Amino acid sequence: MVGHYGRYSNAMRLYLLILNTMTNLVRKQKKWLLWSVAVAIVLYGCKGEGDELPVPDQAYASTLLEYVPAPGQFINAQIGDLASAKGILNTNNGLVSLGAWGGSITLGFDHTVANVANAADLRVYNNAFNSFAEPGVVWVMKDENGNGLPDDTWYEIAGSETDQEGYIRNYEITYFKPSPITENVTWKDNQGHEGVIKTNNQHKQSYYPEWMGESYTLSGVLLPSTHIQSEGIVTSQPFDFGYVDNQAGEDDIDIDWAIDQTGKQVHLSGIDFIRIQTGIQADMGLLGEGSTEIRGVADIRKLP
Ligand SMILES: [Ca+2]
Ligand SMILES: [Ca+2]
Ligand SMILES: [Ca+2]
Ligand SMILES: [Ca+2]
Repeated sequence: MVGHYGRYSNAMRLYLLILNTMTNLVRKQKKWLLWSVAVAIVLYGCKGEGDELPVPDQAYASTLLEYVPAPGQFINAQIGDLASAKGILNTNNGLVSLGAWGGSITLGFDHTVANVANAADLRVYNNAFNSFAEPGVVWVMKDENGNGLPDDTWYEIAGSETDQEGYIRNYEITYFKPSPITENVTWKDNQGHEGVIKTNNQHKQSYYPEWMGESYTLSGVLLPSTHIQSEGIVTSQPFDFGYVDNQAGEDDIDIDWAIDQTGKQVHLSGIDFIRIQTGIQADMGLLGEGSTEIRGVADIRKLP
């Protein structure tokens, strides 16, 4: 019997043996149910047999873990809904808006993105154009406990504006559901300020994420608005480095820019999860609220 299966691996031999035994049983008892059980066992067993080709790592972030936008002109419609959030997976050519300050998207890779020394590691594709940056803050997480879930520590990526005037760590904003639902969205921050996300004529739907309750609070890092010129036509110059939806086309991020809660640099050997969050709270006039958009996220070293 063993000799008959000699050209197969031990595991395969076992499954063929099971198949053979089950076949004999079926022959004797004519129970077709047993046949299906036998086939299922063999098929299941052959999976992971080691004779499949290994699946190469995907260059692009491939899992949507969370989409929590702030209110904005695109929210509850294309490009500010769950379908748009999913549309940036496995590509550099989707498009999702995160809404006003604090809105975020959290993505996972199918492998650990290595932190290569003295080089950028992550590329984030955007819809920024010349003189119209809408900078977003990047957070990274390593799957330290190895459970595949983003339940470890988020580290902020420091950029050119870190600790500059107008930069606030542990910033928070609460957004309130308007009534009627298509009205301006009011907000209050944890610094004693309040304001509104103004609706405009181009986008008539509700700007408040319709799946949120009566109010919700977002926390993160506020970036300065010093790059925004609002006389006449609003322009918004890109920051020097460390942000996304910033330089026209794409922004490269070095994992070595990661800092901890106290602002101290941390060294991570690699990361498994990335969160991108709108970093400014700005009224861009006719162009609506300042809101970070992204098209996709890649591990630079896995790009073709
Ligand atoms: Ca690096
Ligand atoms: Ca984890
Ligand atoms: Ca925008
Ligand atoms: Ca943009």
